[in-house]
Amino acid sequence: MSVFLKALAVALPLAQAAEIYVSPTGADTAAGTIDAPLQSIQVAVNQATPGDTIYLRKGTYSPSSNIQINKSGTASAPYSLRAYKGEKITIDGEDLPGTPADLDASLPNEDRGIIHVQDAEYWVFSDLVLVNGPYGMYVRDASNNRYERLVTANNYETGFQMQGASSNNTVLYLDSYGNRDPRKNGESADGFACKEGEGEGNLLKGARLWDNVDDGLDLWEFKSAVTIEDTISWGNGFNRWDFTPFEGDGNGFKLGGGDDADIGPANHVITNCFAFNNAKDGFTDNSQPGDFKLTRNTAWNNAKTGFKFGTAAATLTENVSAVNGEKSTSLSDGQVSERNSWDNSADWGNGSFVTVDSELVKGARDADGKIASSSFLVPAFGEEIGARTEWA
Ligand SMILES: *[C@@H]1O[C@H](CO)[C@@H](O)[C@H](O)[C@H]1NC(C)=O
Ligand SMILES: *[C@@H]1O[C@H](CO)[C@@H](O)[C@H](O)[C@H]1NC(C)=O
Ligand SMILES: *[C@@H]1O[C@H](CO)[C@@H](O)[C@H](O)[C@H]1NC(C)=O
Ligand SMILES: CC(=O)N[C@H]1CO[C@H](CO)[C@@H](O)[C@@H]1O
Repeated sequence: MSVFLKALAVALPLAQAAEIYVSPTGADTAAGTIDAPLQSIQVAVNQATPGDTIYLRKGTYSPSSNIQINKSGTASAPYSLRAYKGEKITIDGEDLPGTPADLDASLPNEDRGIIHVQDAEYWVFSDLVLVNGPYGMYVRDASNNRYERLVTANNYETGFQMQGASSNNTVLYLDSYGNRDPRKNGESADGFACKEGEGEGNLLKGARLWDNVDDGLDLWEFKSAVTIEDTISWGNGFNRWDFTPFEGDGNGFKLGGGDDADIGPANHVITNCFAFNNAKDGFTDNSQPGDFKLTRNTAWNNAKTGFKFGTAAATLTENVSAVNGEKSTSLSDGQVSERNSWDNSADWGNGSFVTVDSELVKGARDADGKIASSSFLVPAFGEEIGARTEWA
């Protein structure tokens, strides 16, 4: 081969990022083109090389073994697994093992998740709906990935869980709801959990976490800072499944917790988030140390305390706490609290807001994935504090 042809042969694979198509009505002997799609998502994943995009055509996929993602792309040639141009795709995990596991049984690591991502970097997952699985999206020891506009609903464990050594992950516009854990009677199924691990640079932005059996969000035993923005958590921790005894917690944002040995300080940053109608507290450090920063968040109408910080050294600025069942705040001496609704004597009630109609944030998202803009819980008298869905 000439030097030129050799160079071309080396260059070509990079230049030709492939598109692989999958359809519920496809065939695994097919070529994987748009006209001859594959049938199984795993077969497409196995065939893909870095830079490839796997397009799922519309319909419902019902795999009988979960989808294992365990290889890596690169920053310049990431893998993508996504719905094809605006088509609606659902992956139904009901036929997978562990739906549900027996009461008090453990769920083997490899069985966790309709999509199980482990030791895999540089993947982009977008526009996927994961329902009825043994966890929806399960991520362990996996960095530099993006998860965009996913829906994780009615799974038999946490909707979206990340754990282990995981860094630089972005989770954008997640909707996670109705997740419950019959094997634990409500003790552990959250909307979004980043727990039992460490790693910098993880971001959850624009999520809605609702009606999950345990907490909306849970950062249990995660030792590094997590950034959470523009996220709304409501209706978590109620026994909608008749579990007895009921073990669900019901915090909007549980920002830590765990055994002393596994609870290293984590400087979580929480900005422009709402917690409302949860069964317990709005925002709580749950005994987690760390220098937290909470800015422009709102806790409204939760059953217990709006903001509860006893062990973290939190800086709470321009937050609003109103109409919570027991207390606006429970803050130990180490907390810095400035320009929050509770820092003056004004007592905030429902009338302190432009509207308390929560239906405004529960509807369809905008085309770009953002929560529809509204005046929900905007302070009525022009105070520049608290969270907003009024996007600039
Ligand atoms: C990676 O996933 C493939 C496809 O399911 C599986 O055959 C293989 O055993 C996995 N490898 C590891 C190391 O888990
Ligand atoms: C995360 O990103 C930072 C900054 O780009 C980089 O230095 C670090 O190596 C990344 N971590 C991992 C585990 O890839
Ligand atoms: C505030 O409004 C909510 C929603 O309408 C209602 O459930 C709650 O009881 C009201 N609380 C007070 C103190 O008026
Ligand atoms: C409406 C209200 O209570 N606003 C207060 C928020 O906190 C700052 C600082 O304490 C006060 O100046 C505002 O009046």
